[in-house]
Amino acid sequence: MKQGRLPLAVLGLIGAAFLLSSCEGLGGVSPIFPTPVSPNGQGIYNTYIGISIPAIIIFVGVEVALLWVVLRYRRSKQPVGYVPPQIHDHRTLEIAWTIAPLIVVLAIAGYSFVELQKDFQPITNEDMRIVVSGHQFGWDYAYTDGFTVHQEGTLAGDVTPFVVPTHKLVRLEFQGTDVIHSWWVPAISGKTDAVPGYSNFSWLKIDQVGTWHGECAELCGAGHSTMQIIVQAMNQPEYDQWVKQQLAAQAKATASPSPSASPSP
Ligand SMILES: [Cu+2]
Repeated sequence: MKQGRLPLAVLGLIGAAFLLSSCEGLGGVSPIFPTPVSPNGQGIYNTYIGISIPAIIIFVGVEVALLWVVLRYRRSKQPVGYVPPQIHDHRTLEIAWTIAPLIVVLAIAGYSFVELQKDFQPITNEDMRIVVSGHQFGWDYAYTDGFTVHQEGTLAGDVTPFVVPTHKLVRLEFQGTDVIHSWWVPAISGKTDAVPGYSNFSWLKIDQVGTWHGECAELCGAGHSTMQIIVQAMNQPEYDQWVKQQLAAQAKATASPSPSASPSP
């Protein structure tokens, strides 16, 4: 590659990354930067950008410096038998290149842990509470109103949406009924494990009407790939209407005799 084309190739790669960030991948999950709709999703997004931008600057800086040294000091440009200056036991230099990456890594760790603490603390000021259970292969959402939404896994189409009202702080309590699953809707919150025998927590607060996609993020068996997640946020009047429908459907199901309840011949 000619020297002049190199910065062009780097610019092209950066451009491609930003183009990719604006398109939606399979199942609506953005491959790079999902557009956040819940404050914890926004916090994760900010952390992601806050770490990625300096990381990209450091990466490009290191690569440009490396290429400059390789091209500027290549053997064909030097006199025959040339040996570059040999640096050994340079204490200041060695301390500097040990401390500098340590500062970068500690800064990333500190920044991430502060965000994790904010997103996964069990909250107590919630407006409503929903118990999310993961099973092989799907999710159940138990509402305090007394009904449960079954989001059975499938690849044949969209799964039943998990519905929440807009502008409400919803506490999510996670359980696993068989193996470990992980509830992950990138626009809403980070991956939250649903572990058998262990209570895990997250929350969401969505201020706009819409539908967001996610998937199980913990390999949990043969049907793992079917464990899609769809979260739908509705305005309060539509949500209240939806709750009435769920309660009516449940009452109807309980009223009609189930096959197991009928007497055996
Ligand atoms: Cu899974």
